[in-house]
Amino acid sequence: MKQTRNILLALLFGAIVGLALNLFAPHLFTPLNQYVFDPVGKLFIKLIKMLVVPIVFFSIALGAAGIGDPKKLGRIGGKAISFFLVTTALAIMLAMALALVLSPGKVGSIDTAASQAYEPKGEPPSVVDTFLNIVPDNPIQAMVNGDMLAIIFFAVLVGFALAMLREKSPTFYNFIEEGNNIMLYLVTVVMKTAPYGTFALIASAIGKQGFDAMGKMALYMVTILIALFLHTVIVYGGAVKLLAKKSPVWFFKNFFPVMTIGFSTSSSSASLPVAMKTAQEKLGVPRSISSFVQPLGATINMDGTAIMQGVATIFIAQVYGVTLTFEQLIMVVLTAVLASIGTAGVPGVGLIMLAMVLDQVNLPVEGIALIMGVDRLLDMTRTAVNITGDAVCALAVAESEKKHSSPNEKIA
Ligand code: DAS
Repeated sequence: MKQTRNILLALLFGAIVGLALNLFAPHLFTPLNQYVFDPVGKLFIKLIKMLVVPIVFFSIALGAAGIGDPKKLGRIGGKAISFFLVTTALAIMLAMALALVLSPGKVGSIDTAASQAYEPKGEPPSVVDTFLNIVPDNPIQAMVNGDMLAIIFFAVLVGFALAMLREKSPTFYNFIEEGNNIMLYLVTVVMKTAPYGTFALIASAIGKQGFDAMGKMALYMVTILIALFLHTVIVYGGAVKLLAKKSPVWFFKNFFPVMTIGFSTSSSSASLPVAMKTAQEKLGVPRSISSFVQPLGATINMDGTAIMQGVATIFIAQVYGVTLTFEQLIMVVLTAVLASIGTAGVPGVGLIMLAMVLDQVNLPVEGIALIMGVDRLLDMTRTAVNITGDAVCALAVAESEKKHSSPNEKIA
């Protein structure tokens, strides 16, 4: 709890410092940001991202080895992916309904001229390529590139082989187990710098944005924040209560520190190490389930992002005076659910995937330029929701697997 308090104080203090500099000393903010906030924030993110690939590989291989039975592995994977698809679809439907009611794109005159200069950054992978790319040509190359789905696929195979050959490969099993322990220990070490990193990240983000860019976009931002809040409380709170049979208050109290890391880093991948450590040590999720479900979720499950995409699509349609048909709304839901698969959780990935959704319903992709100005702050909030969904899924799957596990099976 002490660390949570320190991180929260750091976030609050950083926001105050960033806003004060933005309002009263912008000339001072630029050098401070260049030489202090930006480098310290980037260093913090690099420190935790440094652990992501090794921790995902070791924990998934260990988890798959722990699950052992291919039938069980398939059952757990099927439950997790079903949970991900249903909650993402619910998220985007909630977001679109809220956007249709609040109509953020119909307030005032949103100047679309600014959007003419929009250059799409990077092309989202096609769905077919996404699934084909799951099998790495070279697993080491996949680790070098940080290609999460390919790393997960290879680690599952290694873990499965370990389970089958465990008696013959005790040394390699111990190597994987000790590698996982070392990585989790390093997470604890790196997280001691979290207050400094989160202070710098929020001071930089608020200092840059200030509140002027938010004027005309206030209702757009509020619509997304309400949808994120409702999805977290209703869908995730409901899943913790009904599926995991735990108290939602207990869950959020224990997982809140991880949400602040997701918020400050805007990266599901960077939050993954601490998310898994928390799920295993505080939420009681068995290591074999946590280390399989959460890395998978950090890559293919982005409910917060789907919410942004739902609101942004309706917002852009309204700004450009386009009325989407019911069929087009269904297409937006399907495309956004598919778009959230296959892109690792890194800052700003949601906007790249939004281009895919807008394109599907013939909305001008340059409309993204209208929302880019406030996306950095929204990215922080939706990333916190993304990683929460992964943990709720792991908790729900762990509860559903209890009836399958033998009483003496190590649960953590
Ligand atoms: N920042 C992304 C993540 O890490 C989410 C997004 O860009 O929408 O989950």
